[in-house]
Amino acid sequence: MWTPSQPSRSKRPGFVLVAVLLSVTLLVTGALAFAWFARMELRKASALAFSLQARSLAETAVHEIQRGLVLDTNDADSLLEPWFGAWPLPIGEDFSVVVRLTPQNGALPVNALFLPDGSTLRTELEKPWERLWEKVRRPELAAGLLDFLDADRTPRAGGTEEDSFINRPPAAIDEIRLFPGIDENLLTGNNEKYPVGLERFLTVRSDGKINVNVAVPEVLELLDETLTPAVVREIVEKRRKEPLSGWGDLAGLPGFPQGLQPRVSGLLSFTSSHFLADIEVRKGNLVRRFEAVLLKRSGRCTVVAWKEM
Ligand SMILES: [Ca+2]
Ligand SMILES: [Ca+2]
Repeated sequence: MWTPSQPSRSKRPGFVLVAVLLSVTLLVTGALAFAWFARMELRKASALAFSLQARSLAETAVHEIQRGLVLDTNDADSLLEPWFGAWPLPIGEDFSVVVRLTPQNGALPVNALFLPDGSTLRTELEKPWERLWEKVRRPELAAGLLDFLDADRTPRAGGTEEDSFINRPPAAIDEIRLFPGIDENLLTGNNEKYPVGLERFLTVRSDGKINVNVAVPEVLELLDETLTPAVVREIVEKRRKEPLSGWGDLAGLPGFPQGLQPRVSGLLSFTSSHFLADIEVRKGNLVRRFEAVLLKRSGRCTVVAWKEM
């Protein structure tokens, strides 16, 4: 006799088991996802906390550097002095803070080319400016860049004035890239056409003077025709041994050209007005870097530029 077929009872526990397993899997996946999310959030929060702590430590370091620079009142800013170069700042056990401080004023002051009228090129810079453009083999740019930077709107001989010109001293060296004819290659160098770029010869970190203790040798060669590579080598050798703190230190050099001092005394100095502080803050494998440009003037030291890398 046929009996009506009953739904198999043995399949139901299997179904329940699958359902339970599925929901357990879902729960576990959810829990894992939540744990991962929580861990990521925690990591983000601790990275943010580190970033804030690092900035605060860097600011403290800069404050200490400012105080130290004001106390440095000798007649030379040289890399041989112990406060320049890299040194660790003692701050707790968790963090390491390393400061690298370097005197600037090492190149031609592109932010201080003119007399106070904003248009007349300083006499002592006339020849160096010409020599610079000969050196980079772009003499046709010399007058135009002066027009790009000078306050007036009258083209000088060989120059041009355009609406896009900034007509003021640049705040950063990159700004001269806005002048037509200066491209990335000419600015940065290190390429076949321009092995040495304008960045090496020009700076905005200057009060108008070039510190002979840190000046780029190729820049010294531009300053006067008697500053030949051989004489510049003598200067570089001498400053490697001791800080140069006055004309007396240079006049003693065997090859030192007679009559040079009056020609370049408006351009050369033995101290710096600007300093670059590079600060690295580290905690475990977290690292942040900061750069501050400091200006020292009349017994005060102020931060004129600040960058988080
Ligand atoms: Ca102009
Ligand atoms: Ca002009």
